[in-house]
Amino acid sequence: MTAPELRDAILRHLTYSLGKDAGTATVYDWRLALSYAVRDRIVDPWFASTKAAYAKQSKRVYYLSMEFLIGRLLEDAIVNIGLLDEAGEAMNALGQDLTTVMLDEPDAALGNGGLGRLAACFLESLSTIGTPAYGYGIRYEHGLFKQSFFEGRQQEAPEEWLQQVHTWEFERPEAAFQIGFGGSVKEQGGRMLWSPDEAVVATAHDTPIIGWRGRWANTLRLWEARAVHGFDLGAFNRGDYFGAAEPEASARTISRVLYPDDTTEDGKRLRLKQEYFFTAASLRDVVRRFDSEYDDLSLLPQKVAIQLNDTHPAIAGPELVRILHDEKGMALDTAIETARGCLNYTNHTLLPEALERWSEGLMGDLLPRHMDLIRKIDEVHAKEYPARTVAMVENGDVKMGELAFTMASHVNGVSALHTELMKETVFQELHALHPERIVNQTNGVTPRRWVLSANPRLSSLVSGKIGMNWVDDLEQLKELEPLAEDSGFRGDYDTAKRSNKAELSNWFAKTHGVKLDPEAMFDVQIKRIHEYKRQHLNILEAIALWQEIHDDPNGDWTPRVKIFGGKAAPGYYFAKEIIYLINSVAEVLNNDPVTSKYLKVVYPPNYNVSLAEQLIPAADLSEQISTAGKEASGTGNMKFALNGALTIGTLDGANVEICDLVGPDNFFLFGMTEPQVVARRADPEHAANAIAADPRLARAIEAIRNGAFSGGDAERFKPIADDLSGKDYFLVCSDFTDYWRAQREVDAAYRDSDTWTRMAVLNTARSGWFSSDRTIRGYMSDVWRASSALA
Ligand code: RUG
Repeated sequence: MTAPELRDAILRHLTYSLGKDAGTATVYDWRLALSYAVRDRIVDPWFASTKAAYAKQSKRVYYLSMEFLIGRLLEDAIVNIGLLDEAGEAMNALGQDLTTVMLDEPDAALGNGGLGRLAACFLESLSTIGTPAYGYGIRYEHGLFKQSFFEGRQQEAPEEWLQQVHTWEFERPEAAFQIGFGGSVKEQGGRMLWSPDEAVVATAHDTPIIGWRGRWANTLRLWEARAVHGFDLGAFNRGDYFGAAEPEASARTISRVLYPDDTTEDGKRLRLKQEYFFTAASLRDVVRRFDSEYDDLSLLPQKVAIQLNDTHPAIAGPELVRILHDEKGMALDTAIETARGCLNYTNHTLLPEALERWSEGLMGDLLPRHMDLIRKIDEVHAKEYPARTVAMVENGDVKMGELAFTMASHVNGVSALHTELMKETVFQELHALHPERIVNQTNGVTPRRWVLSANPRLSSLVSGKIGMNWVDDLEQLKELEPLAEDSGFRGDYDTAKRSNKAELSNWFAKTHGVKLDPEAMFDVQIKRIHEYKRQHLNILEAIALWQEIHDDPNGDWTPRVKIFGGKAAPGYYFAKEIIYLINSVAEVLNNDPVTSKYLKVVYPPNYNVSLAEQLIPAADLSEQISTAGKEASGTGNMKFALNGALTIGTLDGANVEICDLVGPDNFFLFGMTEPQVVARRADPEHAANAIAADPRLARAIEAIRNGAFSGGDAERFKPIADDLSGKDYFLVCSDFTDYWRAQREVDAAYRDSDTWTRMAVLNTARSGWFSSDRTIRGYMSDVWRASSALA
């Protein structure tokens, strides 16, 4: 498509789809018109992909996830179909600026963090590779809450992404399933019959996901909950207007909000309803599609691979058994085997509080037949493995991890370390019984969004040297390695980084009224706020550094801006206290006439995918400082390394693999290893001893305690100071001294700009393995046994 053709298409949509005149159209109108014009270019490859998958009788991959953190879609689509230049020209011809129009799109924030963003990267890679696949999830009316700060404290407001027209989806009222809850189970003619006493309708909304070079498009199908009988006319006629709308309001609750928590399960009935709602609708869709092509259910595992993203869809095990056994009449043992042949489970955390459990009472009340089947599946497993000591149902709880494991062909962790720890800890016994089941699939990120689009300066520099094929095969970045020794290339690389930093500084000045010196090191920690991620270790180091600069204001300090970003779950008290502390420290440090030229702390609110796309290309230093053994993988760490930020990090999650690949000389490693963490925690005095051994640490904690960041109010941050010097479960104090040491190495390295850039180039050159294309290929060969449908 040429630029003039695209321009005409945009104008046509502006006029005939939106009913707007070019003279009065707003940026919003232009965005919608452009989106429709681009979407038109996606529909044909989308249809062609669906037809090809049917024609080839391909095995399909179904990715079931409670979260898809997709962010903006317009730029992704334009880039993947190769229309970026044409779109720029066309918008220019229409008197509009493409970037402004693209930035008008709200983020689709249907996820909390890493798990949801991983699902979005996977969808893009599946389409790029040409694997016939569907993403299945919930079309939340309100995505992740909007974060703002009031006097330093986090405030939450509902997110309203659907108040604007969402141009990318197609509603499919015909693709609807009735999903039941509650009721009872009776035997009828030798079969168990579940009669729910409550039902809602799941209706589908489809978004095409186009792959790189526009060769293949898959579908993201999100379910919305509606009432079976939307409006109670009888109630209305009786004058009960609220009662008349009640069935619809009550049904819609299920797809109303994303649970704003990515580690602790909130145990609410609604959450279990959400899980069953989208899992059941998705499985019915899968079976319907299978039935339309085949009439032999034993073929199911050959044609269907279902990936459970965490335990959230783990009810898929009993649900598929119910469909096969109760509805299709398959023998129970065969139904269990067949379901297991289709299902696989990804574990994303070892944190005990994040491993889902549902009380037998709640499960039995909401899903009585599933509760029966869970007991049956457990019995079958126990019979097969009489020495087994772990049960699926224990102390009145259904353990969803055990259920997911038992009903899966493969169980995977998301980094090498995490997978090994899974074998040794949470799934130790199940792993011993099924030693072939656990496999590792280290996470990855899509290079289209996280390098090509997010960092156009670096991308064109790289493409100018090695051509464009690195976008298809990210490991080709290795060809840049020799250029680390080329001073001309280093200069250009450095210029690109500096320009990204200048752009970010301008953005900060415009939107937050803060001036950041682009010459200063941009030291970035962006992720959910959680004690194990240790944002408080980072801010403690800032406090100690501030104190030290005060001691020697004429010292040779390396100017630094610490940038934080991230949301805390609204009910997570301590995480919110950490946010409050960071903002309070920022207030003092940024207004300190002696130190602020060397050290600033900024915390832009409402961190989301789009903000990450701005921050990562401008970062010099990537903070990956979790307590070893706690971060399953991380994916931000990969995005930073690819974009040439150096990592300061512990040996945790995928940091281990990043450090291996980029080389320890190009990585600032510090802190205890996982076994050292376990040993250290056994000493009840670990925090007190660490504080006693490091006066710098003692002084920083004392400043928090005595009110230096709370106008003298010693009570305000007492819980944090007490935790650090008391329990300190995440061993902030025990790792502080080594963190400080590593940070001073960072300072020294940053002062030698040329050497720093050399290290950064090597990070980019050696991080190509972290493409989600590689991860998806791993799942295809080791887990799904699926292949690309592209020739
Ligand atoms: O915390 C993990 C990250 O380490 C990981 O990179 C990401 C994707 O695998 O998943 C995150 N996660 C874990 N999100 N939710 C959970 C809780 O189950």
